[in-house]
Amino acid sequence: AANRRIALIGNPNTGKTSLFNTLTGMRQRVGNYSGVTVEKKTGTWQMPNGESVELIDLPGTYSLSASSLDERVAVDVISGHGMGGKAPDLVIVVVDVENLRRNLFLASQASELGVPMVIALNCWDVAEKKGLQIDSKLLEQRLGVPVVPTVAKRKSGTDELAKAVEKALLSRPILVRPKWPEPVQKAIASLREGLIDQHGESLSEGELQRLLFDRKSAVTERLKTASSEHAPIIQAARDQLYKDGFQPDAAESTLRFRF
Ligand code: GDP
Ligand code: K
Ligand code: MG
Repeated sequence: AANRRIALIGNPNTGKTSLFNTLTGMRQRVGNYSGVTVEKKTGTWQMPNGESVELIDLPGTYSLSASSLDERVAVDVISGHGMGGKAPDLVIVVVDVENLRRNLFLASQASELGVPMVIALNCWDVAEKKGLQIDSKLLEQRLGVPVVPTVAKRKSGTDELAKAVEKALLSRPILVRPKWPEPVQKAIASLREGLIDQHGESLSEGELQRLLFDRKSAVTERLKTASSEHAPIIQAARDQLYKDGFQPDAAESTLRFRF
């Protein structure tokens, strides 16, 4: 059977590569994503239970709004269009403990793509040094996914992380999601009706959100190639959202940060 696949995502400079190196050791491969110059790093992670999983070190991104090639690759991989048409079994979001709010924005976006998640609360040493009081257990309860303090550059917390991941591969926890205001729900519903029901596109809730909120999303680009009939459906949903009082390009960050 093919190995299960786990992707590391996170803002730039949060410790993803340090964690990747710690978990995979020398068992690494470097290449490129097809058609683009973004570096693709994969490796084999030997879990404590003996299972070998494929670990992917994704490029650092602040959001999944797909304004850069790195973000586009991240969205594609997480939503299962990037590597062999299969979404990862789980993502580990590497979060910098000093920038929780900004880092959790990305985690929140990723959860909408339906992928199970574990959060590595990295740079825990910095929190301790600076006396930051962060209740990781309470955070875990509020977010609904495991939260594990780590110090990636000192290999600390990685056993706990591995155990949390082993469990999460079975229980498949999804980060808690916002309840969107009525106009957003309506716009998403019209996209679903137009693209999925009428055109048979296979899109997740999170991909519909990317279409609604990002004019140049990875999903938009992909659909454009599939059919010229998709663009007017997307435009109509965005126009409707605007008429209902939400600027489509700004709505997501306002609403998600509030959440
Ligand atoms: P990436 O950009 O997310 O891949 O992050 P890197 O793994 O390249 O790490 C960025 C910087 O943070 C490097 O200088 C690391 O040594 C440092 N770093 C990584 N993990 C930790 C950690 O847990 N604690 C501290 N203090 N520094 C870390
Ligand atoms: K850092
Ligand atoms: Mg890196």
